[in-house]
Amino acid sequence: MMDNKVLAKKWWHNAVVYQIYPRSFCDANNDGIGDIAGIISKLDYLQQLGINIIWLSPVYKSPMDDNGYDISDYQDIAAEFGTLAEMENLIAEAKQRDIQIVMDLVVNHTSDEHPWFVEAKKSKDNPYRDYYIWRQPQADGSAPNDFHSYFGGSGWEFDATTGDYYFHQFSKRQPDLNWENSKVQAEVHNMMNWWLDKGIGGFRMDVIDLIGKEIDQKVMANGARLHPLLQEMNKATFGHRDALTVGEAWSATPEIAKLYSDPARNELSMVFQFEHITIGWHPQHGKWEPQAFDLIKLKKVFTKWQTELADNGWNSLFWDNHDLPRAVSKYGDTGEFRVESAKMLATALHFLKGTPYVYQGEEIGMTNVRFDSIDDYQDIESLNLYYERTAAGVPHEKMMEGIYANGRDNARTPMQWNNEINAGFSTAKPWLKVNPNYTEINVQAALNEPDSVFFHYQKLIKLRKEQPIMTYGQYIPLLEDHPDVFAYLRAQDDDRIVVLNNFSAKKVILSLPAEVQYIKGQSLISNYQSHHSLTDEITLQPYESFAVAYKQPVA
Ligand code: TEU
Ligand code: CA
Repeated sequence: MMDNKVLAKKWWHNAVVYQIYPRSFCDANNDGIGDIAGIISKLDYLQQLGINIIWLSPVYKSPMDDNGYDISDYQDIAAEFGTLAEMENLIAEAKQRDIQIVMDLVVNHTSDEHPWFVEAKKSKDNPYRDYYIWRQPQADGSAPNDFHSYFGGSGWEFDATTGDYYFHQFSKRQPDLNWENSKVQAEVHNMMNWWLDKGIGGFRMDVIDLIGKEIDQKVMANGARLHPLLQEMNKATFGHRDALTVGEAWSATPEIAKLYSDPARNELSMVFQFEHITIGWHPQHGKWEPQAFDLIKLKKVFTKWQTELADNGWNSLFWDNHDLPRAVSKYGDTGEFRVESAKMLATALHFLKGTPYVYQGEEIGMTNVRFDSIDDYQDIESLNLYYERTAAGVPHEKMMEGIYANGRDNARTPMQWNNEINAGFSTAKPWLKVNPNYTEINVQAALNEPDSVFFHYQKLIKLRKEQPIMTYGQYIPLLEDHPDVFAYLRAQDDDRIVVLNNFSAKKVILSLPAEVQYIKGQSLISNYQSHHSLTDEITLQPYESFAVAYKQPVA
C-alpha cells in the first residue's frame, strides 16, 4: 500500500463548504429578492447542518446584468442585498457559530458601470484606459477578431466615443480587466486586503484561469502569466493569513490543478475543476445538447483526480453550484427514488478525498425546474443562447430541453423553506418563480423527518470531523468497469472504509471484489434501513449506498 505523503494539515481539509446564492436564499425584507439579513436569519439552520464555511456568491454593488458577477463597487454592498454594516454583522454572527465567510472574488472583469470603466471609456489617454483591453477595429470597421463571448455573440463591443472595441469574455456589460497592468493588480490586492481585514475566511475566485490571457496570441486560459500573478496575489494578500482560496478553473487538468494547489507553490488552496461536469456535454454544442449519463466515464474522471492530486494538491468535491443543474436531476432520480438517490450522491461524494461543497438546497434534494415559457427564465446565459441558437435554426423544443437539463436557473429557484406561499422564501413575488414541488420538498419537512436528506448530509459532515481517514486516507477504486456501481476504498494504516453506491434505479446483484469479501465492519451510513453482511455477493436496492469501516486483516 503506497503511504501518502502527509500534507501539512489545514483547517479547511476536513471542512464542508455551503454555497449561498444570495438572490435566492432568504428574503427578510420581502421585496422578492434574497438578502444578507435573510442569510443571518438562517445561520442557526446552517450550524445545525454542521457546515463551517459559507461561500457567498457576490453581494457587491452591481447593475445585476449577471446577478452580481458584474461588479460596479467591490467595497460596497448592493442595496437589494443590504448594507456594509449588515455584511460585517454576517461575518461576526457566522464566526460566533464557528462558520467562516468566503467571499466571491470576480476580478477577470468588472461591470461596465464600475468607475474604472466609466473613466476608461472617456478617452484613449484616460488614466484608466489600460485597466481594460481595447483594440482598434479592422480596416472594414469590424471587430478585431472572431472571439466569441460565453454569453453569445462577439467578445468585442464597439465603443463609439473612442472608436475602439473592448474585450468581454462574458456579457458586453462585463468588460475584461487588463491583468498585464500592474495598477489593476495593486487595486485588486488592496481590495482583497480590505475584505480580509474585515475577517473573511478567504475567496472563491471567479474564472481565475482567465486572468493570464494573452489576447493577441489568442490565449484565454492558463496564460504564461497566470501562476506568477497568483503567486504575487498570494504574497500580497491571503498568503500570510490562514485563508481558504478556491479558484474556478474550467480549463484545469490534474497537472494544471497541481500548479494551483501544491502547497509548495504558494498559490491557492484548491480549484474547482469541471471535467466530471463537461463529460456529460456535447463536444460541439456543450451543455445545450446533454449526452446520456455514463457512470464508467464519470468514475474514470473521479479516479483520475483522486489519484493524481493525492499527495501534492487538494481536490474540491461538488455536484452542484449556481451555474449547474441540480444533482438529483442530473445524476439521480426525481421520482420514486428521489430521497434515496440524493442520499447516494451525497455519500458517493463526501467519502472522497478533498473538501466537499454543498450548494443551497442540495441538502434537501431540491430538483431542476421546467418553466412553460422562455419568458419565465432569467439567466442571461440561457436567454442569450436561446435567442442566438433558435435564430440559427435550433428548434425551440430542442433548446428548451437543453435549458431544462443544464440551464443555470435550475439552481437559482428560491430556496424552499416550507410549504407556505413562495416556499417561505418571501411574502412578495420572488424575482424568479419557485419550483412548484416546494410543497413536498422543503426544509421544514426535512427537519421533521429523521430519515430526510438533510439528516443524511448532517451525518456525513459529522463523520468527516470524526474520521481522519475520510480526510487523509488513500483513495483506491474498486469495480472500475461496473456500469451501475461506484465503489471505492479509503485506506489509512490498517483502517479501511469501503463505499458502495448503486447509481441506478435497478436492483444490482453485485459480486464483491476480493478486497472486501467477508469483512466484519461497522456501518457508518446507509440510505436503506437494512444492512448487508459483506459476504461474496450482495444485492443492492435501487440507488442503495452505504459505507463500512473495518480493519484491514493483517496479511
Ligand atoms: O462562471 C464561469 C463560466 O464560464 C460559467 O458561466 C460557464 O461558462 C457556464 O455556466 C457553463 O455553461 C463564472 C460564474 O460562476 C458565473 O456565474 C458567471 O456568470 C461567470 O463566471 C462570469 O462571471
Ligand atoms: Ca430582500
